[in-house]
Amino acid sequence: MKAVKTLGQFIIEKQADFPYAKGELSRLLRDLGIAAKIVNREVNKAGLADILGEAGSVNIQGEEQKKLDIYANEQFISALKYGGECCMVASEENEDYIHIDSEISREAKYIVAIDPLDGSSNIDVNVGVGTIFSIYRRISASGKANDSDVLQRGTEQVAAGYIIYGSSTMLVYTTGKGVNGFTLDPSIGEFCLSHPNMCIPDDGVIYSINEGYYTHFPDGVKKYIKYCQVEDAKTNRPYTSRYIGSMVADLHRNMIKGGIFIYPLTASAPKGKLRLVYECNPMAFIIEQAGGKASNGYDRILELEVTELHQRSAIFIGSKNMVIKAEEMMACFSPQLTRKNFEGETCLQ
Ligand code: P6P
Repeated sequence: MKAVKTLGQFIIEKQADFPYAKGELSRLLRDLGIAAKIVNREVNKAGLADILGEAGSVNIQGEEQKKLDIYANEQFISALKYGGECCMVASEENEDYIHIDSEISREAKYIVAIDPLDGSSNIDVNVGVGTIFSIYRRISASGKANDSDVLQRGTEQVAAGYIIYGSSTMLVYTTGKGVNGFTLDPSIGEFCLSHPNMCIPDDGVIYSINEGYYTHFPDGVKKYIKYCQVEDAKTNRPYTSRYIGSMVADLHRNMIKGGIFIYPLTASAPKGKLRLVYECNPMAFIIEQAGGKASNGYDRILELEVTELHQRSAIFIGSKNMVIKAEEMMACFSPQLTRKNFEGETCLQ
């Protein structure tokens, strides 16, 4: 019987990787794990409890809030509030920051940005949904945390992770030293190490994009989609199209099997749909730590300037060589990049 290593044991064991760590980050990750178990319990019985359907309210994004959205948001904020290691939460569900100014948290070192239940439109049809979180060290001296503490580049993240509530519930996270995945064992109520040192294959045969918006895609994206569909045995094309409509589920599949996920600029989302702070940056950190790549089609996601909490971005993320190929197609149609990257060369056919 292989020894089981729980999330808690793993976090403590890895704390040794950070010689100056006094355990705050470990306790913060523990707090998130506890909230994930509580949310999982409700997600898994969503069809039974009176928790399905719209809550009748809309979030900052103007999106119908499902009751589970609100429930998940409350659980994560509560766990962070009483855990004492986080001084401010930035959530997709809240227009403004949630300051945690209790005695034990006011001077806490960390900020958490979170999408408490991503893909929630899939809840009623029993498709995988997820939580995405990003952790920064606060940089303001003292007192109330502020914009400067959250609007940091993705490269400044201390840790990032996601929870996927699917056929099983997994918590996947990184602190900058690789990616590890933990599967919830309901019989003991613990996340157990099931996917140590996760690596995304450099190549894949899955492309993941909502082709319903094809007409309005940038030309480079159209060119890449056609590239994926060409018959070419040498490069294992045509690729397979898989799109769940839940970023965490699509990216988790690609993490395991290889693949690329693209949410480009579209007519209905001229600045992109996915949010930089609590979706693109944490997922980019995780995918890069697993050996993959993440950009907005031109520039590395983690280096994008962050100017507002609910800022959106295009995202091309997944297997390194697939993202590079898609970026080459994008460069063909971007004059300034064409000069820089393809001096005198013709664009890829
Ligand atoms: P569309 C879910 O609402 C979400 O934020 C992501 O999880 C998902 O990848 C995307 O939006 C789906 O958007 O426009 O294809 O329905």
